Amino acid sequence: MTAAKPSAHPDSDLYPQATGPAWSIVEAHQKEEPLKLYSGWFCPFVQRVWAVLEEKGIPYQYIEGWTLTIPYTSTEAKLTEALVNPYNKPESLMKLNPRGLVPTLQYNDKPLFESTVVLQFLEEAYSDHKPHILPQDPYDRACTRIWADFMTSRIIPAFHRFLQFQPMADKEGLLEKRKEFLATIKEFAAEMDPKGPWFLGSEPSLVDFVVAPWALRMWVFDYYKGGLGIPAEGELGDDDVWRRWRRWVKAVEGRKSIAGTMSEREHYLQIYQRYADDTAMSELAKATRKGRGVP
Ligand SMILES: N[C@@H](CCC(=O)N[C@@H](CS)C(=O)NCC(=O)O)C(=O)O
Repeated sequence: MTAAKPSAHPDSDLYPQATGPAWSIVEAHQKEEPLKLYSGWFCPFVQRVWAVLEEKGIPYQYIEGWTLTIPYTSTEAKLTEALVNPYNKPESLMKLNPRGLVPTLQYNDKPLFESTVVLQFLEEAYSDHKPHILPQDPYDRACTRIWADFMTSRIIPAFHRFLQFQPMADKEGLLEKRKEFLATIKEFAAEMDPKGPWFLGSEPSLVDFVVAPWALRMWVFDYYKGGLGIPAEGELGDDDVWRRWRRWVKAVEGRKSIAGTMSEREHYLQIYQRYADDTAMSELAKATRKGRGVP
């Protein structure tokens, strides 16, 4: 057996490829295309972009692990792969995105990054591809951007403060982080169009694709942190806003582009365990520990 290279990033030991529903999408997007998505199957920021590419039917090439797209059978192959995911910042990624993060896009050989910027770029550069994810009216567009930004600047940091909270024995501290996280979700849900099911109404928009990946990962709080705490139907604390939130989650879970870009849950465990133990060394985990926002 080959020993792991000492330079390997502690978070780089993860399952090397998409699985479950996402794998068939990966397989269908191996052909060389002028638009390339540098991805990580596990990454919620990637999923924002990936789902919108699928939604709009834009031709793109999916690139994971930079070199390998074949199933891995031996330990050796897995170790080789571990050296080329975004945590180890291969030069090929750094050249395109000096922040060394995925998603990174290559558009006719030109690089682009930052998931919410990329989403708006796709909307503009492929304007004949539907559905549109931004409303026509400039005021409505601005509001959509406010709530997309609320996700990145408020909800995700609160999600991570709760997920990375230590020590677990400090029940009061944990509950405080949970309360703070749920307050951000509730503030968001209260802004939703009352009829829905999507944030703006009957069709999904930018804000839904920006938030959805985290909604599908909220099971981590039941799994690692003693419970998410969103009241179920008829439970104490249930109200109109939580009912509205649950309707939105149902819409998210039923959307092909979103559900189809998820992998099997077991492979997320290895990654989320490190966040739950607060040992993850990703840029986001480090930023959370320092009290900073999303990198
Ligand atoms: N602000 C970035 C965040 C992207 C991000 O944090 N991606 C993670 C994967 S989920 C990454 O590439 N991490 C590598 C690292 O932390 O070293 C965006 O919205 O695109």
